[in-house]
Amino acid sequence: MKIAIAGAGYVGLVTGACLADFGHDVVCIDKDEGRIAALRRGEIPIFEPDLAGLVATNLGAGRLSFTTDLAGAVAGAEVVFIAVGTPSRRGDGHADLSYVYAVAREVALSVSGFTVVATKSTVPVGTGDEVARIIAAANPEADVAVVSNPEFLREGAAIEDFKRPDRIVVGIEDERARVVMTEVYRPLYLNQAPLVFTGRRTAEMIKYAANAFLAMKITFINEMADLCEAAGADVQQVARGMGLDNRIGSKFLHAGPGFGGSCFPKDTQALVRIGEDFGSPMRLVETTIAINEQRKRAMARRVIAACGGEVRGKVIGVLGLTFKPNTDDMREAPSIDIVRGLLDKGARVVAYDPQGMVAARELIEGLEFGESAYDVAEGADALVLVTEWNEFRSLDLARLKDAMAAPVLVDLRNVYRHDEVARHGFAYTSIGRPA
Ligand code: UPG
Repeated sequence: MKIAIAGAGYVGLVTGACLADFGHDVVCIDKDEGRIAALRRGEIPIFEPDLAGLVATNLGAGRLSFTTDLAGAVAGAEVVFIAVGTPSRRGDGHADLSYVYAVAREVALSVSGFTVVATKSTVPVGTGDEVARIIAAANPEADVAVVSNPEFLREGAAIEDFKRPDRIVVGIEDERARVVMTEVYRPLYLNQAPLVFTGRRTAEMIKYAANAFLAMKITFINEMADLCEAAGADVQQVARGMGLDNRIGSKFLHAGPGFGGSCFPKDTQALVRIGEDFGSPMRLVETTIAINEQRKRAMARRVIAACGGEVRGKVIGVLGLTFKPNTDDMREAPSIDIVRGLLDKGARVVAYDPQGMVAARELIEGLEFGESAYDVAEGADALVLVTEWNEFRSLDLARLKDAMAAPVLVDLRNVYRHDEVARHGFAYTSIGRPA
């Protein structure tokens, strides 16, 4: 099939590379000429495991190409995916749909023959209706079916998630689109991934419902962790005991410093706004957002407490800055609030992250950087593990302790066990586990 993808950002690139790998003929479009030129050379603007290799293979095979010419790419396509950004609109937390609508207008003027326009961007309920209206208004002759096809990729595992999805959700209002979208995803369908067809508004709702539920699940276990600490219980065992119940499931029950990233914070905010718009408040989600915000700041206080209540003039080493491992993404990362909280109280903060330091330099004024975990431990009064990168999972604790001014380890991801760390003479604080 001939497929055009508007937006060569995170979702667009992963979708394009994977669909090309299925054997489709894919062209990715972006307005950014520098980005397109780099992509043609096989240079990937984001860090995502295996993406560079997949792009190179499919570029080489001639199944994947990049262009700034939207009209040309759309004219030959049977399916056009819209995968442009929907950032939080400044001030009100609504998703900013201006890029989506601008692309819809341009697409309308370039389609030829029956074309499916599928929105991959996360968009509020009713956006598909608006896209259809915009296309019809811009070009009454256009024969287009607008489809909602939300994306459930996780950063750091995007290729795996695309190729082995739990489900594919497609919201349609025109039966002709069912045939076309089934063909797009045929390779996955053969792999038994359920293809769930719904109405368009329902598909848009599923995306927000799934993300908000996961954010709530994390926030629930985070609050449980605080209660476990106070009551002398172990949150990891509570999570395991709960998670073995199939109705609950074991995933997304890892207590930590709070959720971050480009999706959960933005999508939970947007869902609250959608609820307000329809006069149907999303109170659990509202509370989830508030608890998560407070939690990120509380993590800085936890570090200060571990340092005896005072960090002025002390050196705090931070391990991991990105919102999760295997990404260079710093958006809404808990590390931002934690580091700022420590700097505000007069600490010197030195951090190391395998991929996030370039972005962090721009975001956090006053933060210093080291070249490895052992480098930031040098002379530190405490080490704080914020992001659970694999390289922090089996650190040489004796070497760390020798390098540090005081052996204090605050493990916000429960990577270590109390007994092993205590054996090395560390004062150890983790999340929701008794000493
Ligand atoms: N997190 C926890 N505990 C857990 C699981 C996750 O604290 O048990 C945190 C994690 O550290 C991160 C955040 O939750 O800060 C989000 O993690 P994750 O969901 O793995 O990352 P994303 O790449 O943001 O993916 C989410 C959805 C995915 C969706 C995407 C964009 O998981 O399905 O496509 O957001 O909407």
